[in-house]
Amino acid sequence: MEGFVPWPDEFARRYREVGYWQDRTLGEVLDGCFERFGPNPALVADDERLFTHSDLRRLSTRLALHFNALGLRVYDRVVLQIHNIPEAVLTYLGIVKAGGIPIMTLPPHRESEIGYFAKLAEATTYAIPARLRDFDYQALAAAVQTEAPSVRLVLVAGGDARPGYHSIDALLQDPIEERVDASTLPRPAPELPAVFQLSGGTTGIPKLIPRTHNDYAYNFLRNAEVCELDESTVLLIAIPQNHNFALACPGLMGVLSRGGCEILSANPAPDHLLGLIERHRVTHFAGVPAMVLALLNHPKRNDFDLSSLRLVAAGGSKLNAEVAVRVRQELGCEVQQVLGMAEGPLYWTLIGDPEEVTNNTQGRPMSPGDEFRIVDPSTGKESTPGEPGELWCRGPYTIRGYYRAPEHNAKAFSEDGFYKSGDLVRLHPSGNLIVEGRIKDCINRGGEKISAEEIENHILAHPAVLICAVVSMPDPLLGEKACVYLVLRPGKELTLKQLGQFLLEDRKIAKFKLPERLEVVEALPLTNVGKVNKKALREDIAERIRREGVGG
Ligand code: OOB
Repeated sequence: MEGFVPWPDEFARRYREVGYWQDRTLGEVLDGCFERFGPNPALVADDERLFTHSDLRRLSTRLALHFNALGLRVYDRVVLQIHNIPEAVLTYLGIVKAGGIPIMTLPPHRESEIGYFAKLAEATTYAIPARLRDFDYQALAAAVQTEAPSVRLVLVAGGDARPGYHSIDALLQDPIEERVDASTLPRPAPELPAVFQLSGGTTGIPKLIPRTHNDYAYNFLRNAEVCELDESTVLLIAIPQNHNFALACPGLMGVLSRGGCEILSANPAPDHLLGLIERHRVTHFAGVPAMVLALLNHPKRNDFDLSSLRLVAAGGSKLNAEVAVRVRQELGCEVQQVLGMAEGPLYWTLIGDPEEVTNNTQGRPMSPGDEFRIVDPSTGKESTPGEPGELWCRGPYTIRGYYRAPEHNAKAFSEDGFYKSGDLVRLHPSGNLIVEGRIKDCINRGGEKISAEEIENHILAHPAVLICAVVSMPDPLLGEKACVYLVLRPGKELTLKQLGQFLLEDRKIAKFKLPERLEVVEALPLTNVGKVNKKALREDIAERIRREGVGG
């Protein structure tokens, strides 16, 4: 497939020999599980709708046949942007079973991001909700189609589809499988991309991450094992379902592979989640540390019966050791930390590890096939053990390149195929990794990644702005938020509110990427090689916030 970087033959051969890769498609693997666990509950929605494993099998095949009948072809790219409702899961499974490749975007993405992905991947199809809160996704679809004419088919969940668009609800009502045999569906090659995940964002333009059937199946099967999931598992997911963590680490596919059930929520408010845990006897909660903290700190937490909870899995940003301790003490369950990346690599602490290890480390490689290096960024050589360095990763479920991005790939991967994560880590005596920081230029806003360069490029388009720099600032709940330093053109003014409006209305970017603080300065500090000194800016904003806190 043009633009996809495969693993070298010798690695592919080894991964097959050891059994990491099984040459089955995601559809085949999941159908096998659905068949095996037939009547078990598989998916429960906020509105209490319940789907068994058999339901998921039948309805996803139905959608696959409909998508195929509507012209979706094998390897067609599909921008998938449905929020956390069962139709997101059914549509995902339907696309994959029709041999299409879903691009896993997030509900807040807007024309800037969606248009870009659709064009880059020459998507033929776009799947959306009719509306979500006040936002009209069908209007967005029309705008995207103008920008990316390859998009011929628009699928709409939950609500009436406009003329020319197709209602997923209507397709779900029509048992096409009684007329067309499922064996007519094309079978994609297991060594080719099955799903496109999105990069955490470090460059000016976001990247697409091709996850193959072979590597992604191994990813969730192995992850379900590492998290000890089984038929009694009830996993609550309230982070975006499309995100790698929620989909495959172990997430939806991991829990389904073991015959368990996912409770899927579109509402991450802590009181709502506490209610779901009580009502559905949730055993596993997977989320970002900010969510875990919100559950712990909720004033009415003790009004809920949380006794079913056995495990909290936290990742996406760093979990403070004190929070891990509180989870154990106050929720009475185990904690697992995960350092994960959409590019593949997963590091987990294990159930039964000493508390010191689960509290203070982000985990060890999930697979015996994983290899990693800790590299001193100044010398490019491996760091002395115990010293921090950049984490480089290679293995049976770590990509060898971004899609259609040869120039970036030359920088982001070592010559021998290691992915350079941009994270600074240190080896703990247990053999686990501790995340110490990062060298990549992004903001981790409660687990949501914002590329500084991407936002700077949008801000530079504002007529009042001469130069700017976007940096992270500390936030007690989310860990980090984005702050922008601006040098304005002579005589111009710009407020945070005006800038936000410009970014949303003119640049049409996702709202979570907006800077939440603006500092106008005369000049930006420079390093001795003449680059903007972001370290100095981060220190400056942290200091300002600290002083304001002290001053009340
Ligand atoms: C997950 O994936 P992405 O692609 O959204 O973000 C990856 C980046 C990592 O490179 C690291 O900078 C940060 O997120 N990160 C963590 C972390 N887990 C991820 N930083 C500190 N501590 C952690 N535990 O975020 C992701 C993918 C799969 C599972 C879980 C998280």
